[in-house]
Amino acid sequence: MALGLPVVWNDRHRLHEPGGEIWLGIRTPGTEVPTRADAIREALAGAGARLVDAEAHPDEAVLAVHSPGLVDFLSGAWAAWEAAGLPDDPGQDRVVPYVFPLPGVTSGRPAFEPAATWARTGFYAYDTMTLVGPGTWEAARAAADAALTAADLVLAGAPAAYACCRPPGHHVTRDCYGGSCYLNSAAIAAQWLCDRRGGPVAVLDLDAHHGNGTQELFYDRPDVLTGSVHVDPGAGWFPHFLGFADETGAGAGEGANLNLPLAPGSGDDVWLAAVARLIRAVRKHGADLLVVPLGVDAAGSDPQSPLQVSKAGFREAGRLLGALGLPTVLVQEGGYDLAAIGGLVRATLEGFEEGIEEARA
Ligand code: SP5
Ligand code: ZN
Repeated sequence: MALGLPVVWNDRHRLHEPGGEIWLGIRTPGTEVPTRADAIREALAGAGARLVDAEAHPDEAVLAVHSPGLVDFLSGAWAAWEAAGLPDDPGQDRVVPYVFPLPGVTSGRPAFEPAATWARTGFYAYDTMTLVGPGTWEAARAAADAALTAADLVLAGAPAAYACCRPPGHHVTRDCYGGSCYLNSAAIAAQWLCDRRGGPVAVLDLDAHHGNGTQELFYDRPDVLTGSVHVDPGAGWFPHFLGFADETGAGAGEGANLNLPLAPGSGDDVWLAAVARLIRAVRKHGADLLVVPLGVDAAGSDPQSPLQVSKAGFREAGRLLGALGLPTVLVQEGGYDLAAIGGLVRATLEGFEEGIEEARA
């Protein structure tokens, strides 16, 4: 049977060509490449999915989640880099960070944006691997539009919609970007849903890496439940500093963040039990809308994570989520095995539709 849920697509993702990653000071090939989204599109089109073009949404939707400083920096970073002559001298064709204003540098006093173009990046970027090129901003902004378009489809009555977002977004906080992400499209969609429905929203992150940006954005919010199943950062995995089980929310948001870190090597049984636990938390929280940052890098074949989830595991996770019966926006995050990524997303979405049918029966 053809995939019924709408697939929101955005051609402008191709404008972001990461051009590599600075890994331990060495420029290595980029992993978050344009062919990822093209592979997903091909697999979903092959499953008979209806493709919907992303529609432009106002900047206010982005600014409801991210600081004006981050948006201003990212939207002008490439132009400033070029104007400073940095592509010629020293010959760096991507915006990269250099110094970082860590809290210990200023004894906790707030840092300020430095004067030098080459120093400004470190005020916003928290890793060296997330490079900005000529089309990065336009692509990231268009990915946010794709997630917002999917949210609109759900607000208009679709049981679910999938946004083929690229670049991904779940590592971006209010002020800082990293982890191959520039704007947190899933969080932007969640906030958009909150603003229009008023009701509690749940964000369940299946990407193999902890959704640290989304966690931080909603950490003190009781109305947005954030949950994430991911490889244990305590075992040495990105984002390293966040994603531990004792991060449960703060203030009024205490109890509205759930991290389920898994040991490297975890497979379907352990991962699906964690997904089921996240779903129980959504039921308990009482959210009436769901956003799923859907990375498929937990797959056994993925080069960027040590989790060992199978395609059948992703299908089952989709089924469990669909059976929740909540209007759902699925947003693409990671997934780096180019040969597998399309089939993994397709299996998850097919499982999701099976789950919807079960919930109705
Ligand atoms: C959206 C998403 O899945 N972001 C994950 C980014 C994690 N990157 C961590 C990179 C760790 C080092 N990998 C070595 C690659 C050498 N090119
Ligand atoms: Zn990931």
